[in-house]
Amino acid sequence: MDTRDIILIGAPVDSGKRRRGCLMGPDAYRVAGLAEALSGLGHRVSDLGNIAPDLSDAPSDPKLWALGETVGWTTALARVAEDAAGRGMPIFMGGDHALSMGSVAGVAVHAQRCGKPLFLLWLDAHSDFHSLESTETGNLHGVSVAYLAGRAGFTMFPPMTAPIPGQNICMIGLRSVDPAERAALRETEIHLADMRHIDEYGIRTPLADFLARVEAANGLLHVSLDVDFLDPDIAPAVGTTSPGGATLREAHLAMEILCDSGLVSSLDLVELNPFLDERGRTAGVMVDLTASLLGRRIFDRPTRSLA
Ligand code: EXY
Ligand code: MN
Ligand code: MN
Ligand code: MN
Repeated sequence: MDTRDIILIGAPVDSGKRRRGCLMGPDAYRVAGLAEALSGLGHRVSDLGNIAPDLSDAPSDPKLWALGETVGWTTALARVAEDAAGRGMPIFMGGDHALSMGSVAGVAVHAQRCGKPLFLLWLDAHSDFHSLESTETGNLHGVSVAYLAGRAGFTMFPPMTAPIPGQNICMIGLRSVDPAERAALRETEIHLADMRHIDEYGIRTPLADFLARVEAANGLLHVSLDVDFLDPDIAPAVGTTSPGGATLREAHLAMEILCDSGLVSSLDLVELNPFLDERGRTAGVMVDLTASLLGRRIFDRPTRSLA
């Protein structure tokens, strides 16, 4: 694995849902040794600390607090992401999945500047594809992909200047998709691999197909890893658990295949709620998965026969 300039960015976004706790996520990753795990693999690691939302245009109405704060996060994180993507590999330590409206938007502007298409891999139990009209909970961590794909109605948010085409988005791990999301997804070319697909074809097949498209397009790839992609038995510290998630080995295999592809240019680690964790177990799993994405192996590939 080539040495990467990894830029850790704390994005303690907690306005994407009602249950609080993701604001402690960035420090949980620091305590769990994310920087040390990656520098131990030979990478150059810097930590920008925690970003603050840009609330200069936030509505004063307290009923719009969550919307205003999330818009402020989107504005601030897009700026930071665009800059960081030009200097190395940004890793956004969340914070809930609303942060991706800023991180991915900023990376998309960087990709546009480079004249490369941006591809998005969404590892999640949920499609996060509600519009602001269709969401039933009003939780903004459930609308992120809709915003990034350029769905209408996000008038309060910064305009998504480089919307990601559906065929450049792949979702793996789906098992909790609302009817309105299913209807909207049917109108797109987003590649959908639910857990039934993984059960039948393994995680390698949909991932390899998608990576072949990224490679053929000479694209950049942003990976957005939601804790609830994983089975709650191995990653309980998330507010929106959904049974029947990816096993630890399926998740590590996905990270190792992504690493081998050499195509990943940025990463979100989202939805960790340390308040729900058991002695940092989930934070540790996410750090280990990130190490697999950045080159940690049992043996160097290809595995020599050990006979
Ligand atoms: N679809 C449900 C909603 O809109 O509230 C659940 C969304 C969960 C989103 C988490 C981040 O993955
Ligand atoms: Mn999500
Ligand atoms: Mn989710
Ligand atoms: Mn979640």
